[in-house]
Amino acid sequence: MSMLNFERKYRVRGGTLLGGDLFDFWVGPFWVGFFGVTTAFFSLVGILLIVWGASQGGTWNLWQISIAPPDLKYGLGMAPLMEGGLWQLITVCATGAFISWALREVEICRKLGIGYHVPFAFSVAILAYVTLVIIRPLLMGAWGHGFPYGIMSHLDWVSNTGYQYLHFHYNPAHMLAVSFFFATTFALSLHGALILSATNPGKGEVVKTPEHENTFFRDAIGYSIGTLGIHRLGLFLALSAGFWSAVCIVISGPFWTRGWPEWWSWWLNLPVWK
Ligand code: 07D
Ligand code: 07D
Ligand code: U10
Repeated sequence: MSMLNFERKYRVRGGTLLGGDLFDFWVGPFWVGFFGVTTAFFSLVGILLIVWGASQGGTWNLWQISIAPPDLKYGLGMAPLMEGGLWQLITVCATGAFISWALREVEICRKLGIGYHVPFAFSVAILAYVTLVIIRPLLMGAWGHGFPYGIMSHLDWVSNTGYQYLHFHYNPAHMLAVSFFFATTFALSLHGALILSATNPGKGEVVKTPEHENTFFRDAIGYSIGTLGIHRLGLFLALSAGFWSAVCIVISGPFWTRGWPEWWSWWLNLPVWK
């Protein structure tokens, strides 16, 4: 079925969670839906707040624009607009926009009758963000622990926060997250390469089948995970990377306040060495 025919077949009413038929229509290629409207609303307000904040910040240099979270002295209260209150409002807008986008994905999945894998995966990214700017600051008692909204300033936050724990590479959950990120790119490179090698042959050659793909890995490493399996593995690796990232930052501060190298002293304190 060609794409144009398919669109005619599936562009029908239904599948919405909220709003019924009200926003059940398309604008160009985009399906709108109730959560499309809330995404548009939160994104627009959030972007306008950033632009307004930038106009008060003394620079239009895109790399230097930064909206800082409140000082720690404001704790978990509302801060004055120009002293972090703006950051708090932008955080509400960003969280609202991300969650709306995930719910819009859910509605599109329902419309198409496909699984919820994509919104589930995006939810893990949202979890990592919410951990950084809501869960961890709540656990530490101040919104000031969130990261600033700026291209360079958020890098400074990552570096400073890392060195606060002396050597962030010694954080065991950071190790897991980093390894999962590396494994994800490794798996995708193998998968992309294998698919292209079989299905995009040179001139005059025939397209090969999954049997060839399976056989390549059986010959090379003695086992093939299979055509469905590699996608399950890819999703598992990528989601684990995001999940362990959220864990590595939420334990830094709320559950471990000293340097991460010191955490490993549990090993020397095992009763076996006594
Ligand atoms: C390719 C999909 C497209 C998305 C893009 C990002 C904006 C921001 C906002 C001017 C892979 C669009 C960017 C809308 C403009 C303003 C106010 C995704 C793709 C192209 N970071 N980070 C970047 C965000 C955090 C870190 C780049 C966002 C944490 C490091 C971009 C968030 C920590 C480095 C960016 C976020 C952290 C970056 C490229 C949210 C730990 C880099 C991103 C909402 C996770 C790299 C100058 C990219 C860089 C980079 C965006 C959070 C660390 C500006 C939106 C606090 C170490 N981050 N980041 O390609 O070059 O992502 O920075 O959580 O080295 Mg970051
Ligand atoms: C948070 C992004 C969510 C995005 C969303 C969507 C828009 C729309 C629109 C384009 C989580 C946004 C969408 C805005 C855009 C359009 C149209 C993703 C998020 C919802 N580290 N480290 C990590 C490595 C060091 C430190 C994670 C490596 C140093 C701290 C990952 C190295 C020190 C934190 C990671 C390294 C240090 C991290 C990041 C190497 C600094 C975190 C990925 C090789 C001196 C952060 C949850 C992530 C974290 C984090 C990797 C080094 C500190 C595992 C490979 C030693 C403080 N580091 N790190 O989380 O876990 O993505 O955040 O040296 O907070 Mg690290
Ligand atoms: C995969 C795959 C596969 C494929 C694939 C892909 C994975 C097996 C079959 C997909 C992969 C690719 C295409 C590769 C490239 C992708 C990446 C590298 C990932 C990164 C992607 C990007 C950087 C692109 C990001 C682009 C985005 C997010 C689009 C931006 C969209 C918009 C700006 C519009 C958003 C739409 C919304 C909000 C909903 C609908 C809204 C509108 C149309 C706007 C109009 C609004 C309204 C009508 C509502 C009114 C608004 C109101 C009331 C608010 C008003 C508020 C006021 C304050 C006034 O595995 O195969 O192949 O392809």
